[in-house]
Amino acid sequence: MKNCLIGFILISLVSVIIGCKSDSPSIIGIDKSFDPTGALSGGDTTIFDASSHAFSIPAPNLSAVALEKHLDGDVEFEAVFVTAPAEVNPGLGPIYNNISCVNCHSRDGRGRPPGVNEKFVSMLFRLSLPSPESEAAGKSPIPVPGYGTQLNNRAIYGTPAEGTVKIEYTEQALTAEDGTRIHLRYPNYTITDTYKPLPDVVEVSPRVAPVVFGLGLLEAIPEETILTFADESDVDGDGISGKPNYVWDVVEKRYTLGRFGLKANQPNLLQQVASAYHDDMGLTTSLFLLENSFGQPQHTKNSTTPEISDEILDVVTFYVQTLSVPARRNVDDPQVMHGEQLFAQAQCANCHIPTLRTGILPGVPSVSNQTIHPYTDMLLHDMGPDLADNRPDFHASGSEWRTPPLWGIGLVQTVNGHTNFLHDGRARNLMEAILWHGGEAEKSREITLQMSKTERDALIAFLESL
Ligand code: HEC
Ligand code: HEC
Ligand SMILES: [Ca+2]
Ligand SMILES: [Ca+2]
Ligand SMILES: [Ca+2]
Repeated sequence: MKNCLIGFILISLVSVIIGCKSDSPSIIGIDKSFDPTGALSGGDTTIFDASSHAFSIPAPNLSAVALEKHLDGDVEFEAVFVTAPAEVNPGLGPIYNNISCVNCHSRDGRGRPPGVNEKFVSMLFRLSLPSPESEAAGKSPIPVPGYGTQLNNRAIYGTPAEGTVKIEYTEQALTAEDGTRIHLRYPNYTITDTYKPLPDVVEVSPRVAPVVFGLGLLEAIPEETILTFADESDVDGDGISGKPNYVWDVVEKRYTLGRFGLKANQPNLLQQVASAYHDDMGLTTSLFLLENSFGQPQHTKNSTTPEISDEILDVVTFYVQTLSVPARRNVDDPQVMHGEQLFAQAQCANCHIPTLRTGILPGVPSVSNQTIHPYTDMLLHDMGPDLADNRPDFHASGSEWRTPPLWGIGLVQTVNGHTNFLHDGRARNLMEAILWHGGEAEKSREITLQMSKTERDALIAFLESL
């Protein structure tokens, strides 16, 4: 300790790096990116909280002014919208999916599919017509006449909603090499109660709301870094390709790298948030001035000014850029460490990349230049026919999804009270989520099935430590 203190003084005096930090990582916080155990999932934005609030805490390294902006965004994220005219938060709908951001991203965490006889709360369905061109054309999905690109299952009083969806599951068992039986539930979706007939050939993509913390860090990853992971023709022969999506940026009016949404279908958080207001809540912004109901019988009139001001759009974007990432737990536990090795051996880390370095996100210094552990490559992967939604989205094919970050995944149970994973929440626990992996991740699935029970338990213990 004494040596380190001397080292600290020396560092301050002559800026020489001295190797005394390795045995006492918490020392006076000289080098905050110093993270020997990999527990600081969000770099300097990491918080040590494993409670049900773990996803909802502002990044601890925000300045006082930035914290105030974050808290303004927090209020707007929770704001409940109502039918116009009204004093507070008018403009909802006329057709929508939910009345606030937080209703879907509950506690800034994950949504889930509804249980039997439950209504849809935190899940939605995207729609489109099949494209006559090949998916390689990289175009935006084609709206369904009378429905647009999303099924709006709710509407304001006196207006017909577009319809709803019936989910039925059938179970199928599979057997691991050691004889363990694992049941997977296969979902089947039927659109019902439509206000007008749907064409027979509609493409339907079920999606549950993902977590919204740590996103500024993901936005700050340099594009070059993400592109170095791409291996579209699998030159290195590991069976994994990984491809970037390129999507329409409505502000820059050009195609740019897609990062957000389950198929990397949004270029940045500003546009993602504006799309959420537009598609999910029926609220216009300067990015999307026409109501989501435009051209449909539900449409009445467009308000002359955007229903959501640029100020609100800005603070809500900042809010999702600056939520902290919970630190890992139990990193020294032997079972967890064993699981971490298995995670690499099973090729999981080839897509769920453990460590990345962020660049500079203009206006958001707290997420800039951070070493982070998100467990994603931000790229699209073919996950096989069982996970396919068969609805292309720009360059994402009907069977491709963006590798979701795994940070915080072990806290979903604590925060959201469930363990439903994958794009439509079909997996009821982490092991089921792994065993749905196919396509480029087929080998990972096979290796997992060949593991002993002790090894599978260790792999899960590792995921639960994230
Ligand atoms: C009806 C439920 C619902 C509502 C309401 C909703 N979201 Fe979402 N959100 C989702 C779903 C589903 C996705 C995934 C979308 C996709 O893949 O296209 C998503 C994606 C996101 C993402 C991208 C996360 C990532 O990892 O890529 C952000 C950020 C986000 N929403 C913020 C918001 C904000 C801000 C609001 C309020 C203005 C909001 N959402 C309202 C369901 C909802
Ligand atoms: C080829 C790339 C790839 C490989 C290899 C891979 N994954 Fe995934 N993983 C994905 C994609 C893409 C998804 C999203 C699939 C979906 O939602 O339908 C996913 C989803 C998950 C999820 C659910 C996350 C969530 O938020 O719902 C977990 C858990 C997971 N993977 C763990 C693993 C583990 C453990 C391994 C190794 C045994 C592994 N993955 C190997 C790409 C990969
Ligand atoms: Ca509206
Ligand atoms: Ca619609
Ligand atoms: Ca490869």
